[in-house]
Amino acid sequence: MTAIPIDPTTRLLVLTGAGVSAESGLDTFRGNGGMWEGMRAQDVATPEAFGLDPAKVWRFYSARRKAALAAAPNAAHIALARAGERMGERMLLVTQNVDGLHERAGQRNVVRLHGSLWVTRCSRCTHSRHDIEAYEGVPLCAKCGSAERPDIVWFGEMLDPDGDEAIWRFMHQQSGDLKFLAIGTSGVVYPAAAYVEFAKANGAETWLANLEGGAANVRSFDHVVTGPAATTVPLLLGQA
Ligand code: BV8
Ligand code: ZN
Repeated sequence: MTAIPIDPTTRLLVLTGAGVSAESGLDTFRGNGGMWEGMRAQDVATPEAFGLDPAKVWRFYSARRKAALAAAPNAAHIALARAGERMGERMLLVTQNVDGLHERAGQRNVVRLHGSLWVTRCSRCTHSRHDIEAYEGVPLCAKCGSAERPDIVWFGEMLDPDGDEAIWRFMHQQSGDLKFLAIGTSGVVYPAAAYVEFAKANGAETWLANLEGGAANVRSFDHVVTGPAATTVPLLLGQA
């Protein structure tokens, strides 16, 4: 496997998915039959599910908070943070993950496409807070008394426009050659799964690094590297 050619004019857009945190011990979204902590994502990661049974949704996210608190960044997160140190503005890391492991590895200006496990916000007013608590019941907003929810983007919900804007801006910058690297993602969830096509439309050379070759959008990539991210990512970034 050869490293991604990175020179002083290279701009590197990285998209990560659940697979980058697998070697930190966290469940992937479609691993073990698409079950997360014993529940089906569609039954717990939608606004309808929250409306129907907020306590069940909180049990699901509380279990993921506990697992993520016990997890540590792995060599893939660390190599990406090192590359970010080296490249500064010329690298943008976009993650579908909500576990915060990129930030804990020292990655700066992470675009968190699907929100954060570590923020609890009111389902009605704008009150939100950093939170690592696990809940059996449903926490209530200190400001208005309404049910609080994890600050997570569920299926059928819009992504934060600022994140989208940062990605577009990065891809459209004329200076330098754009390279796109997707790591540990099955390429099923939109709009993240479409970024490889947008990057190609902006002239990017593209890489997919997944445990096995399968991803719904695998044919969009110029290079497909298979293996565990903690091994492949340091090699791809010329750090192994
Ligand atoms: C939106 C919450 C506008 C956070 C998540 C029909 C067609 C196309 C699109 C749609 C459609 N119907 C609806 C849509 C839009 C929908 C969507 O894409 N649905 C899909 C399922 C068809 N998208 C949305 O709703 C998005 N919003 O579009 O707004 C809109 C509004 C209304 C109506 C329409 C449009 C919101 C999407 C965000 C949903 N929230 N999660 C959380 O709880 O975590 S998505 C969920 O999937 C997770 O965030 C997860 O990160 C994400 C993607 O999964 P992956 O990260 O790829 O993980 P996965 O397990 O699938 O794959 C892991 C990969 O890693 C595998 O390939 C595996 O091989 C590999 N791997 C494993 N171990 C390793 C490894 N690789 C390397 N090393 C290893 N060790
Ligand atoms: Zn409130």
